[in-house]
Amino acid sequence: MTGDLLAGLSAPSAEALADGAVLLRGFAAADAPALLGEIRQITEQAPFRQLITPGGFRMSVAMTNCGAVGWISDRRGYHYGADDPETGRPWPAMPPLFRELADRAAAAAGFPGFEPEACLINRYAPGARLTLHQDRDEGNLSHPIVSVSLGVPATFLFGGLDRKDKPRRVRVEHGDVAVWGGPSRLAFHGIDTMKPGHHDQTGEWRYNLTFRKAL
Ligand code: MD3
Ligand code: FE
Repeated sequence: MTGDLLAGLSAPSAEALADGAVLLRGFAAADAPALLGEIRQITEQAPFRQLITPGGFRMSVAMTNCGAVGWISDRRGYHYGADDPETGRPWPAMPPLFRELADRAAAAAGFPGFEPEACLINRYAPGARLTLHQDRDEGNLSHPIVSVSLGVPATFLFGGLDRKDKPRRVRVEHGDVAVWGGPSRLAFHGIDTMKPGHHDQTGEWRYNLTFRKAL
């Protein structure tokens, strides 16, 4: 019951992708309808928008945030901030269900006491993609990132610590949760171009929640 899944036997659905990276298939499936309801409420306050990269490109993935701070890209760079630049208001609070799920998943992967301040919410339409990148804008890289996939399936690209390392392709589906910590925290990763699909709970979209200890 210690959540020591890398040792092996306590949860058959836990798949070690790499040192510190654990895929928990279906971990959030039962919570998905409630998570999607929370996303709907969050986006009434902080709508999805396609951010501009520092290089001047519009991202194909639409994003918003909840929590004490949110991740933002603009012409000046990437950063975390307390206010939604679109509305000037604080990001919506992180729902208790989000916090509890993130902490449960992190603990199941061997990272107890995960208390993220930020949740980036990504929405993928057919054709959207996220090119290989590292998540390194967080103040404390000793904590993992927890990601929750909802809706239409996608292909994770999971590379190494060097951009040139050939990424593994891992299919992720509705309800899958991944935890990226330890030596995998700075691995290059992305999402391959989304194929058209349909999911009963999300229609044509894929959603991803990434929980981050940002401060
Ligand atoms: C591997 N999101 O928002 S989550 C992102 O599905 C992001 O929306 C993708 O990458 C998505 O930054 C992928 C999977 C993921 C997240 C963080 C990682 C993989 C990771 C951090 C280190 C290594
Ligand atoms: Fe990322």
